[in-house]
This record gives sequence, C-alpha cells and structure tokens, in this order.
Amino acid sequence: MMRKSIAGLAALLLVTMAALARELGPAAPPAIAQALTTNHLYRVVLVTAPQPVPMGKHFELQLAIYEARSPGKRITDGQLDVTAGMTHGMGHEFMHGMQSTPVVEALEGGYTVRGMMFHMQGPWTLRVRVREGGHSGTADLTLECCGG
Ligand SMILES: [Cu+2]
Repeated sequence: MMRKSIAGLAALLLVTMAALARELGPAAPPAIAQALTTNHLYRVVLVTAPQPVPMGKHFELQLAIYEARSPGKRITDGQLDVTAGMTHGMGHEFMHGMQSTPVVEALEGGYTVRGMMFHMQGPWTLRVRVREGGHSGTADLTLECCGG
C-alpha cells in the first residue's frame, strides 16, 4: 500500500515536472554542431545559434575553434571568414548565398557572427574558413531554416 502511494507520488511528480518543462521550454541548451575542417587542422564548433533560426531576420552565432590534434586547445587569434548558402542537394557549390553579409568579431576566446539571415526554408550550409599562423582550413556545418 505504502509502496503503491510512493509510486503514485513519483508518477505525479514526473507529470508535474513534464508540465513545468513544457511551460519553461526545453531546458537543454541549443543543439551544438561541430565539424573538422576538410584538411583536419581545426575543429569548428557552433556554440550557440537561435533555436529555431528565425526566417528573414538577422540572427547571430557563436563559434569556437579548436586545434583538431589537441582537442583542448582553442584558437583565439584566428581570422574567420563565414559565409552561408544553400546547395539544394547539388554538391558542394552554393546555388545561392544569403542576402546579408555576416560580420565576425573575436570575443572572449570565441567568435561572434552577426548579420546572418536565412530567407529560404531548408538546410543551409554554414561555411567557416579559419586562417591562423599561415595555415587555413574550411569546415561546413548544416543549419536548418527555419522554425514554423
Ligand atoms: Cu535555397
């Protein structure tokens, strides 16, 4: 009898917590995407992105760059060129880019990308070129556009 009521209480608590979680929205941080540059020199990590990405509005991203061979070593003094476009499943080349020009700023050991804007529903490719100490590498990450 006692055990049953404890189980009942636990179930009630779970239901309450689930309801609360629905109300507060997902507790988990935004999905983190990452990719190695094609030459395996750098790991490009998408630290934050709006979830969902807004349609036809400016948004910003936070990126962090690590040395691929020493996972803990951040590249804080690199130059980042960030572009985004859609390949429409036609390979590597963009069928079109964005209608905005993103600006990258190195900030607190990471990189803030402002002025991103997606104007079409579907998977976008975020193409990040890292330049650092005479080396460079390019990585593609996928960002879905856009929330309902
Ligand atoms: Cu498109």
